[in-house]
Amino acid sequence: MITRVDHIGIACRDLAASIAFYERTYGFSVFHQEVNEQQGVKEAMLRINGTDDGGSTYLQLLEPLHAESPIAKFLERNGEGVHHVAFGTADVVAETEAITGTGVRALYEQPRHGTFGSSINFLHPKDCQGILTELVQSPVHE
Ligand code: V0V
Ligand code: CO
Repeated sequence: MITRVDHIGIACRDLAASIAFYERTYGFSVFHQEVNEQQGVKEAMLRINGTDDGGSTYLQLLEPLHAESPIAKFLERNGEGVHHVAFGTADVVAETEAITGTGVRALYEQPRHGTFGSSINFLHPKDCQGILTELVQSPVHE
């Protein structure tokens, strides 16, 4: 079951400048920062609100680590903007299986490492109304 909007992923060229925009414009603050080599990103999570499943909703600001990063490719094509939407679930394997059973393609056979030690998978944007969709099982609650 999907129980929250976990995060909205936003592609940016300059993480520090993007963080500064969200801080001064909306008063959001950085909850966590991380480099994820496997995903080719330097990222910041800005916490917005708690959710009734005990989790939270964040903005995830994503700067490419190198030219082969999916974020670099996205920036080249589209410029800065919304890159993906992530839904939270207590069981990413079961949720991915349930969704692929409806004919939607998952990008990975097995979940991979996401922010805060979460387990993540992605659903193909061409099967999801044009939106790259992520599924997240997060160990962090609050
Ligand atoms: C590509 N397309 C998108 C898209 N990226 N549509 C919507 N949103 C996006 N972000 C479209 C693209 O315009 C093409 O449409 C079509 O999909 C297939 O494109 P492609 O050239 O074949 O594929 P690529 O090379 O653009 O790759 C797209 C995928 C790639 C989604 C396969 O970006 C990927 O593997 N993403 C998953 C990993 C990721 O994004 N990591 C960064 C976030 P047309 O032209 O055919 O109409 S890491 C993260 O969120 C973490 C760590 C976390 O939350 O913890
Ligand atoms: Co994400």
